[in-house]
Amino acid sequence: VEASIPEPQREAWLKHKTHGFKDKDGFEREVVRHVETTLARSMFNCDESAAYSACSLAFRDRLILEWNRTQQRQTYNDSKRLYYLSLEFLMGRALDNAMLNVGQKDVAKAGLAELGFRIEDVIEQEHDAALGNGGLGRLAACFLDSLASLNYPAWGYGLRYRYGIFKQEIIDGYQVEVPDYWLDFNPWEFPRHDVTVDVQFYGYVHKTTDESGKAVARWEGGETVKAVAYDVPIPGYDTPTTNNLRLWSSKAASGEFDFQKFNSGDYESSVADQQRAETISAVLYPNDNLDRGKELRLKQQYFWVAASLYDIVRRFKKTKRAWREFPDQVAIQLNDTHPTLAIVELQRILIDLEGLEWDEAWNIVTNTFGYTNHTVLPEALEKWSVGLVQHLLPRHLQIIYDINLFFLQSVERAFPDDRDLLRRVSIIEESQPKMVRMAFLAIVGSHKVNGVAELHSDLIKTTIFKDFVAIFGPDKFTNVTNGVTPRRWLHQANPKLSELIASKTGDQEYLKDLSHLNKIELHLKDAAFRKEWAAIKHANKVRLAEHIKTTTGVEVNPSALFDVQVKRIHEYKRQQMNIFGVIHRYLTLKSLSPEERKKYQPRVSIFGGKAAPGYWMAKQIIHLINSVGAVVNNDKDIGDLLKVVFVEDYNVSKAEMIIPASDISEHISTAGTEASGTSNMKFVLNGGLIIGTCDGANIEITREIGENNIFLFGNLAEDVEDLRHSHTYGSHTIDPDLARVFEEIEKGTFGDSKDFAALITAVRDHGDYYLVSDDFHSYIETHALVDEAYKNQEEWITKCITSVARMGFFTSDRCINEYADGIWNIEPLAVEPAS
Ligand code: GL9
Repeated sequence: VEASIPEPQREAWLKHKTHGFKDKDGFEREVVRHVETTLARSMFNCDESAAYSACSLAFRDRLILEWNRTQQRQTYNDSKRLYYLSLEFLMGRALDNAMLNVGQKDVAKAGLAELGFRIEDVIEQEHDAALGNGGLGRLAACFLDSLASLNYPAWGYGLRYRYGIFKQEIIDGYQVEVPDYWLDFNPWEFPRHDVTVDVQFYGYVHKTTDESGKAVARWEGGETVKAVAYDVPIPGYDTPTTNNLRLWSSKAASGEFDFQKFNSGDYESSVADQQRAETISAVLYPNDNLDRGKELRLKQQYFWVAASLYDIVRRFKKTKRAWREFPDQVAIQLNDTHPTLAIVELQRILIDLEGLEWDEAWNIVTNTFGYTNHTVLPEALEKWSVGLVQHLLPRHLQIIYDINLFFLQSVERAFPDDRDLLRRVSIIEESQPKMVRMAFLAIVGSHKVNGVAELHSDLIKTTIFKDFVAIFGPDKFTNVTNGVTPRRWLHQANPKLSELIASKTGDQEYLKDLSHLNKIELHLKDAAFRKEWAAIKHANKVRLAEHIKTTTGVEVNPSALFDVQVKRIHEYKRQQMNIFGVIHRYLTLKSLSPEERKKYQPRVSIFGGKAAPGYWMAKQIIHLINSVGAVVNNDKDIGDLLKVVFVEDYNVSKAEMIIPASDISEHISTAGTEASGTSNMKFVLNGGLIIGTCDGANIEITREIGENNIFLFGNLAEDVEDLRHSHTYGSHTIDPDLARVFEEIEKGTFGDSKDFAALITAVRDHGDYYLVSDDFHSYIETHALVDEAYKNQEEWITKCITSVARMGFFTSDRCINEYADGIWNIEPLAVEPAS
């Protein structure tokens, strides 16, 4: 407001108002301008990388104009906004997405061609923005796309890591991690050196009284780090709405302090201070579904939460509204427990800095926050030691204790004489050392808690959060089944299939309302349509086969059945069961006569995924997969009947290539362990079938597409506990086919068997926690059914088309609308198209 241009001078502004390019000529002009000025190059030294940069800058300019208009409109309208706090945003590439969402890909394609470039090559130049580990981070990215596409006023808040998830190299069959330095040139971010927040750490709390004699707490001393905002525009599909993703980067706070040291000759230590501050946002922690309790991680969490809340509160204060209206203007969603300190921070701001009474403040806080749980795995539930929180955030620890005190008092009133209940639900775990249970704090400080698929939401209510359902009542707990954006995961990743679908639904409306997909079921018997469908799948497989050939040297036959498992490597996801199954298949083939062998369905088993650097068992699984591949792929008896490949460095861009090329994909977690899964949705949406357990969203996918169109197997979640118990306390005999597989590994067929001993003993001697042996027989039998089904190509294609037609439910648009209505209470706000 202070910097706004006075009326009389606005005429000049309006006269020179910037407009984005409108057509091919305009696009080309912008590209050439950026090459010649921003990049300081010319047509004599413009390579594909420069073309990518210039093309991206042309689109970025366009987006930021829409961004400005969107923000002005939302501010003017004073709408309630959603703030999505996530430590991970796994965005992948931005250019292709931006071109499609603003509806100018054809223009760019023609323009680039005239300037001497192929659009595919230009798109390939972009480095993935890989600020996430897996499903949780990619879900956040899909949500941003849906929020903008549905015109919801919403911002994402995250960290601008200098290093995203590591790049994976496979060397001699082992994973090697290489740092992912991705910021050399990033045209998609706008540094906002004027938007900064000072964030405090350490120090002590000074308790005193104010003029009126009221007790006040002052957090003093310690050190300060500066948060600098970097904004990433998020374009909606076929709408001018362009939302903001604000990522914070850390910097040393004040020049003064450094200069003092500098002048006193202590240059080195002033540089060291600088680097220590920058360390906070330096690197994404590479763990998936695992909490390791590192101090720097807690620093990251508070740094990001404090900067984001300061920003949100600053924006609210500009409206000059009363504090009690805060929850009418602001909804904050906690993506897992990583941002739970935001609850404590807002309470601190309200009582310590704004002078509100505890109860009034707490009422505002709990009405503002919602919390999404993404896992029931005990090793993933965040806990921080009381000592560490005390040291880093002394005032916050006091507030946590007060929150806990008032909460436990209310529990005691409702459930008198239940000491054990108080112990069980306390935010402070009375262990050695004492721990802060972040999920419990998130529940107590939020008005809604949700799981991410029906089974998962039921499980949290009956297991880890059972006591809280009794305390708060069942209405506080709800389900919002995950979804994926059809823009990236169908239209962008599989343009030919998208085009074919559009030719049958009549238009591209299905990209905005995915339920329109059901129209293609009417064309199920259309022979030309089916033929085209099969041809597209084949072409996608050819493309993947080429990638496999150039990156691994292995030649695979695109007519074989492509069987894909790509996701983070984790024992609960059971890639070990998959590779044991592959070995079983290999042994079966070897035991057959050449004639009998020929009757077998040729297969390519494709794996991909990263192991957390410290997860030794996961790394053993990768090594076994590669070792099996080395033997099977070179066995002359086997030829095209079986190939085993591990695709290096699985990431969002690879997913966009691999998913459309799958015939069957594996979603085979131990029942009850995979909260939802989201790639299961992407695979089916791209005309692949799935083999899976009754876990996560597989169950709802089955309900939607019909049980004839999915290959389910294995034990149910309700039986897992008893089975585990029986392994430990009963006699544990392992499946004979699996025993045969172990025997072969131990014979040394796949290299030194010592390397794989831990994978075997986990099943045979250490209780088989993930039920690999219990499920093995039904897994193998179900794969035999897959082979049979694939032989009847006509029926197979019928299953695929039918499934795609019924996938409408799994769009992240449906999911976001459910959050908006049931949790955030926000409304869409359309932005007028630019004149
Ligand atoms: C996860 C679950 O494991 C998945 O089943 C779920 O689909 C996603 C999104 O809700 O969340 N929870 C979790 O911690 N991760 C998930 O993928 N892991 C990470 O990506 C860090």
